Amino acid sequence: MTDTRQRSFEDNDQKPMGFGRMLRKEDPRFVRGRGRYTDDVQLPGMLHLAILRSPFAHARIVSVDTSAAAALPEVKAVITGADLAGLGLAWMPTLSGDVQAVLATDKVRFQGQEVAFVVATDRYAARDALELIDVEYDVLDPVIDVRQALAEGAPLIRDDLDGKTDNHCFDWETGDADATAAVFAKADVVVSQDLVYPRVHPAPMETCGSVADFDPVEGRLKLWSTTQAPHAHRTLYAMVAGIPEHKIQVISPDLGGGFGNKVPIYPGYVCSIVGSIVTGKPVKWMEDRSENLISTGFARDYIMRGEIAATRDGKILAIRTNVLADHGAFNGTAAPVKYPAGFFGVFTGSYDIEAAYCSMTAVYTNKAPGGVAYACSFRITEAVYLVERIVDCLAYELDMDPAALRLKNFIQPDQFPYMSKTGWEYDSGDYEPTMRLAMELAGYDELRKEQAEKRTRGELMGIGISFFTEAVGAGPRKHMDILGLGMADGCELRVHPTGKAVVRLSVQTQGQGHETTFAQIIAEEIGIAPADIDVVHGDTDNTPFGLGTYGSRSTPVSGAAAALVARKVRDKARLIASSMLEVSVADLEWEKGSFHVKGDPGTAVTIQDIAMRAHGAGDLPDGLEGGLEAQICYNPSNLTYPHGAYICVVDVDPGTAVVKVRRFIAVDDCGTRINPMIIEGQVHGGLTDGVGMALMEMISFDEDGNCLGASLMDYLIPTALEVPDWETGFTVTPSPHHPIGAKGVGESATVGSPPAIVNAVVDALKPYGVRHADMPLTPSRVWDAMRGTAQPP
Ligand code: PCD
Repeated sequence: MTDTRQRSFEDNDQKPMGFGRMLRKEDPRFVRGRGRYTDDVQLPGMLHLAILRSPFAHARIVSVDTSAAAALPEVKAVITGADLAGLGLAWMPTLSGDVQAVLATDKVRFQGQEVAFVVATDRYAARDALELIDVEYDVLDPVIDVRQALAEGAPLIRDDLDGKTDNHCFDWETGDADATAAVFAKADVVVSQDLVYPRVHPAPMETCGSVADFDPVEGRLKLWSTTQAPHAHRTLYAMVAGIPEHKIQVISPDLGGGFGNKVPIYPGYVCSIVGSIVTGKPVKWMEDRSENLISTGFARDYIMRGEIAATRDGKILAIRTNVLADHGAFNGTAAPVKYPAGFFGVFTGSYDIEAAYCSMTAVYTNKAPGGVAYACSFRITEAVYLVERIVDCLAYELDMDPAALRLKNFIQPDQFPYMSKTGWEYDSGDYEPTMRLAMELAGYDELRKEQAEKRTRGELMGIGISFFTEAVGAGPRKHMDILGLGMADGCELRVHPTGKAVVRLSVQTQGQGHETTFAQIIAEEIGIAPADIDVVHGDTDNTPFGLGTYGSRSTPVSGAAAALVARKVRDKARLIASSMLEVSVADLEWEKGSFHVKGDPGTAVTIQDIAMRAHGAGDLPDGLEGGLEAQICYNPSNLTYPHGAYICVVDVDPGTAVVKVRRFIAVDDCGTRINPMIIEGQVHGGLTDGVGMALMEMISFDEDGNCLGASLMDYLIPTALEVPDWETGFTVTPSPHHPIGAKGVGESATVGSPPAIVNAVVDALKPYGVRHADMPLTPSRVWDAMRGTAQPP
């Protein structure tokens, strides 16, 4: 347990033979501008695709006239929904089992929906041609609010679905309603609070796009695309487009961030494939920023009622919640089939309670499709916000210190593995030391003193705590699949004759440094230096099958696969070493990178010696094949449950209601740490995300369904100016079922930080009797909260 604040950058230069701080192998490429992104792909004869989007949120399509556009000399094809319908391609399945229009045929159901596309010789001509397409719309009443969508007589959005008579998307529940009601009935104190987690957008630096190259002679499709899940996408394309799977190669080159935005299959990808088939040329589609913001997967958009029952002295007994989930016009997210609301089932947080119950109603509205898990393992962000906010509401009602209330209710170390009241088995955790470290780093008691003193002068200082447990690393095949595809991951390791290696992964990095950390995992297990290990990913032709990177699952699932495949190689190396050293296997001892004879460290062979022997001319032990390589498919036995304690200090200007985040202390526990420098980077990024969501970001709509956040002028994302110097620390509670004890961390800070910031702002406003205020806490919202003029959600 160390405070990492004092570490200097120099020790990043270490080149550890395994875990430890190490500069990222991929960065020389990125800092020299040598990254290769989808938009960098240039192919001979390549054409460019642009998409015509609906200006209306809800309208019937009366007619589409493409003749003027098609007459432009630069234009090679203009395709409408009717054309796609003729090919059986107008609709496609989503990764959560719904269907979504590739191009609208009957109606448009959100502003920005894809209506037609143009393929032309250059990007500008394609865009110009869009202006010449004449669409006649019959405008319908839009449904923007979830509650309106459920009201009697609301316009029906999904009349494409057989027998559909209302705007319900799905209903879901978890936990025990009766047992929870019984506990609520006997509790001394019950607190209930309505909360909104607004619609936000992942907004990665690189927008979405693809380059499709269909070869009609070979019947082969090569698709470069911005995808976090190349294998899952390939399987879906094979199923939808009818091209055999072995003839499809999906390449996900460097990605400029994903954050969940690049998990779904977007109509644009499919359009580029159709465009290439129709024109016989490679076709590139690259959306602009506005297209990304108005039409690709948004996140959150949950209206939640949280209820918490406790004794008068602060023992939490039960938690209950009801959620209205807005999925937009199509349920366009990816979610494990059995958990349509993802891991919202962990909304009971880090507390040992008697009963819990959650009910959820998901709804269609005339808004962009999605519900993607933006830096969130399938809805954990919403769950953590709910529990950490209502625990603070309880502290307010009991007039108890929020840190003391949390400490009193933690699941205890001897209770792990802990079965939650909604049926999730938390693998490991030791919460109190993490919380105490955060309090120590923050100087919690002094902060409270400072606050008390400031309050006497009318200054508004707030201290907010959030303690979270995440469930990441989906997941065991028996519980989790996406559209019938089990969530196990393949991994292949080859050691070349000279002792250098290549590891092939099914997951795909979006910036989080897999080329470094996966080399470190292999190095840790077989003692080949990370610099000598090439990490190959993001190409379905050259990597084993697996479900991709999201939900912080790469370390928990593929990281485990990498460790185990290396151990398999090491087992074979041991057999070869025993014949090289002419001793029995039992007499060998492994020291990172070499085997030696027990009691005789001088008699040894290195992994490099063994690699050469494995490929060499000499004899190998009886029955052993040559070569030094292995492949596995790893099916995790459980999710991993990282946790963390966050403390935020804010100052609110009583005259302008502007919130300044003065300090932020984050103590994370992700089990065994592979590369602490990368982990800190992940945490810094996630905390910045959190400031954005808590204080600035929201995709909103007017009553006609016009998206009001269609550019980065309107959709504010945080910069270095809005964030403090992050203060981080860590504890280490290894995962008992992961071969190296690692848990995921990529999303922890995004998940854990918004409640800490909101709790801090609400705490600052305590003198005004404020118990809750909804995100984003812009100055006007804080002002309303102070004056008691906030509108109910
Ligand atoms: N690690 C270490 N250790 C540990 C853990 C971890 O070292 N224990 C590290 C690894 O290796 C990597 C990282 O860290 O590198 C992370 O991890 P993880 O947790 O496993 O995760 P992944 O899977 O890999 O990833 C994913 C994530 C997510 S999910 C998100 S959102 C975000 C994050 O990641 N995104 C991004 N981060 C990031 N970063 C960047 N740069 N970019 C991006 O985009 Mo979702 O679901 O998709 O929504």
